[in-house]
Formats: sequence, C-alpha cells, structure tokens
Amino acid sequence: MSLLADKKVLILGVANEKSIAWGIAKALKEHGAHLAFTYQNEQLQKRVEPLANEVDADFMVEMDVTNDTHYARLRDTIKEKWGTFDVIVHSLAFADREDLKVAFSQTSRKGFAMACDISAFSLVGLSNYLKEIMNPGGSIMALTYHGSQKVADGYNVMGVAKAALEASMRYLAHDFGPENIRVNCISAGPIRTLASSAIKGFREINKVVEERSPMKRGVSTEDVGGTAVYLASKLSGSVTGQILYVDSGLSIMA
Ligand code: 0WD
Repeated sequence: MSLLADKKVLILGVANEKSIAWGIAKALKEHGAHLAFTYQNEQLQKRVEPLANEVDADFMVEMDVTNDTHYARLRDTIKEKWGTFDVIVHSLAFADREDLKVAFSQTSRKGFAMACDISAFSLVGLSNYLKEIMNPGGSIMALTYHGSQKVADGYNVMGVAKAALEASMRYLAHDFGPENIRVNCISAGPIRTLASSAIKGFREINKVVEERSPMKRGVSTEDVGGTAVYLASKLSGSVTGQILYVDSGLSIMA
C-alpha cells in the first residue's frame, strides 16, 4: 500500500507551477494522498485550477488568511467534503515589496504587522480552526527560511516574520502533542518562485548555495516535496516541534 494512501491533505500556497507548494503536492500525490487546495483570490483561482485538476484534487476553496470569515468557511467546507482530514501544508508568506527594499530599521509599522499576520499568525489561526477536524496522527507543516535565525541581507521583515512562524510552530506542537498531532517546519534553501523574486539580491543568494553548501548545489521543489512526504507520513510519527533543513547543508556552514 502507498505511504499516504489513506491521508487527506490540505495545501495552502500554490500560486503557479513554480510554487514550493506545487512541488509538495506532486510528491504527496505520488505517494497516494488525496489533495485539496486553497487559493488566495479569484485571480489566483484561474492559475491554481488546472494544477489542481492535474493531480485530481478533491476540491478547492478560496482562503485569504487576512480574512477572518474565511477560516470558519474553510473548516466547514472540509467538514462537508471530507469529514475529517490528516495534513495541513502551510506554504504562504507575504511582505510588502517596499519594506524589502529599505533597510530593516525603516520597516513600516503597517508592513511589519502585515508580514507577521500573513506569514505567521495564519499558521496559528488555521491550526486553531482546523485541529478539531484533524485525525489523530495528523501533521501540520509550514515552510520557513533560515533568515529567521541568521541575518540574510535583504530578507529583512520577512526574517522576523519567519522567526515568529517558527516559534508559533513550537508552541502549537506543545498544544497539540497530547492529541497526537504534530507540527513542524521545513526550512528550504532558496528556490526561484514568485515570492522569492521580491527579495533583493536573490540571484546572488542562490549562487552562494551552489558555491558554499556542502553539496555544492541548490535545492528544488522536488527536494522539499520528499521531506513533506516524510512529515505527512507515519515515518515521522514522533517528530514534532522541529525545523527540518532542506538546503544542501548550507545552514551548517560558518
Ligand atoms: O526561496 C524560496 N522560494 C523559499 C520560500 C525559501 C524558503 C521558504 N520559502 C517559503 C515562503 O516564505 C513561503 O512561506 O515557502 C513558502 C512558499 O513560497 P514560494 O513557493 O516561494 O512562493 P509562491 O509560489 O509565490 O507562493 C506563495 C503564495 C502567494 O503567492 P503570491 O506570490 O501571489 O503572493 O502565498 C500565498 C499566495 O498564493 N499568499 C496568500 N494566501 C492566502 N492569503 C496570502 C494571503 N493573504 N498572501 C500570499
């Protein structure tokens, strides 16, 4: 039997075929998972729909994580379609491009709040609303970046938002552990996507991975997908509250 044959997985954060969430979706599907996708708005729906069809998704739901009413609606839709489910893949983040262009010290109050709201609080809100319909043995995973732990030039407010995301992940792991629901982060190395194109000097960051990482190569969405399969499955049954690095080892270098 396939590793994820009986697993129902909700995936948030597919924007196009370059999205990390799409690499994860394909890997999970390959191992037999049933998938559902969220899209941020109608404009993105058009781009996500053909991808969802490609992997025979069970359904799609609009979900803008800044909209309070969308959380309950998402829960009700999942309840109606699936009853209960097993895995949440949180692969979304946002920071105002203006705040990524200036020095970190010049981050606006509004931009700071928005980056943390969309990129970190969303994990808390989703977990809170959806946990009651998650099966024991369930797994929640969120995508993060090492700019949360070390200063990455140009990552700025996003680094602070990722630090909040990672700390939230640990507190959620503590809350949900007794019910056998695990919460972890995957810290991916740089991958060219819509979101990363907003980071100043991204091309250079990518070069650094190829030159300085132990494996001397960048990472792909397939690499991240493999780790997502592990976290979604019972193979990672006692792993919670952790950050798993998929970065060709770059984060171990001084
Ligand atoms: O190098 C990279 N690309 C890395 C990305 C390295 C390490 C981590 N990550 C993280 C990102 O920070 C993010 O958490 O991986 C996650 C996915 O990022 P991605 O695959 O690079 O980005 P992308 O394909 O752009 O998808 C992110 C999507 C948004 O797309 P755009 O680019 O249109 O903003 O997040 C979604 C949206 O679809 N999103 C939202 N979804 C619901 N509500 C919202 C929102 N308010 N805002 C953004």
